[in-house]
Amino acid sequence: MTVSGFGSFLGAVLAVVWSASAAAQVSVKDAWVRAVPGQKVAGAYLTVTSAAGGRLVGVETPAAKVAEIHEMRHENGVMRMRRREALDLPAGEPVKLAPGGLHIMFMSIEQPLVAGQEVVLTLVVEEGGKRQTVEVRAPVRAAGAGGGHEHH
Ligand SMILES: [Cu+2]
Repeated sequence: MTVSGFGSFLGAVLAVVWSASAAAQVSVKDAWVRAVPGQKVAGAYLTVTSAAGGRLVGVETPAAKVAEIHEMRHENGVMRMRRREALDLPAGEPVKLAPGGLHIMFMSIEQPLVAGQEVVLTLVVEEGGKRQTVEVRAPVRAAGAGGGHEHH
């Protein structure tokens, strides 16, 4: 490892420590949006972890007029989608939003989403009575990647 390489390695380590001490209690990974061409709706997926425990109470995005937390589940043998007001985030436990289960639903999309573009998502998380927002960048992938999500 060169001296400059080691320097940037140290920088990366320090950045992680810094953000951990600066109230970054919520971490998000594997965010992506599943775009269906010609549709005004799209599903967004990610894995969110609250270190202290909390609740996901809202999602905002410039990519759609409305973004809701949804859940897909079998009811009497039929897959149904329900809106959830909030999602519990047990302390330190990753909560996975994935096709076929929990997801974020974009609705009333005005500008069609195109695979390869990036969408900004703002998660509103409540921890200990305080609200904080976490901004995430999610790449758009074409439909067909990972499970069906047919919408009414
Ligand atoms: Cu949905």
